[in-house]
Amino acid sequence: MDLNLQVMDLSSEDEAVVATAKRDGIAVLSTLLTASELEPIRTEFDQLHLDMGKGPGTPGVRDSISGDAVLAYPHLVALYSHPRIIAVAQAILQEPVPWAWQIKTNRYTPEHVGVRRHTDGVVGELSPPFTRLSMAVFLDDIDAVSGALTYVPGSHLWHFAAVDQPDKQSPTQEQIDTGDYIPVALRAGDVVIRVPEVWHAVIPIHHMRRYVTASYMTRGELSAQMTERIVAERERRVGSLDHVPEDLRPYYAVD
Ligand SMILES: O=C(O)CCC(=O)C(=O)O
Repeated sequence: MDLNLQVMDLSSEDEAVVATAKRDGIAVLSTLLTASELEPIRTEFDQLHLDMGKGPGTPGVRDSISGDAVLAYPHLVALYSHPRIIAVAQAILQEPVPWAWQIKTNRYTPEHVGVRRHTDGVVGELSPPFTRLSMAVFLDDIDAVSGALTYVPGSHLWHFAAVDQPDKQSPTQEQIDTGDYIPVALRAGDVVIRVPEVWHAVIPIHHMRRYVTASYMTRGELSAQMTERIVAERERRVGSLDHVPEDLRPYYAVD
């Protein structure tokens, strides 16, 4: 890890994004990309899926490509170390060099049923607060009638261990199913910043829904199950990083 890497400055707009994400579990970095910047990203995204044998999309199917296959597509890779996204991740995780432990794409081809209510936290275990963060750069508009991401503001906090609440229990799936979900409206070029533990879902999808996504984490203490879950990826990342674009390397490397 390059210890000389600086924590980046946040604009006041992005400071508000950090505060909202910490409070609600989800915040939006609006218009990270303009229409002309989106164009080559969409082209590469579609090419990657063709190159990986996924075709142009099958109705009802969610395709996901992850790992080193994505590294050969420079417009996609640049998003994983985008300075605004990294600055927000640094601030939320309190981590100068967040570890991009998952780099991925996601594509839902309509008509798709969406995604059920769930948390990406570990059911049955509390975790130290704010150790993980996900970002998703949307390539298509989504709205309250097609593909909206819905969530329960503040629900991530119920998954965090608290020293003053030694008897705190992690939420059950039944509680997650009965939360008050609200939609996030998004335009292509916006970025969802999501604390993975927040309860979320996706409503039925009637238009193509594509995004480029990464999961970052701190290099400090994690929940026991997450510590176990990343062992294989940590081992895979040791060694030469010559195949990793330079801007991404510090965030890709294990320490
Ligand atoms: O597609 C989305 O916006 C969210 C997907 C999801 O629920 C997840 O990856 O946990």
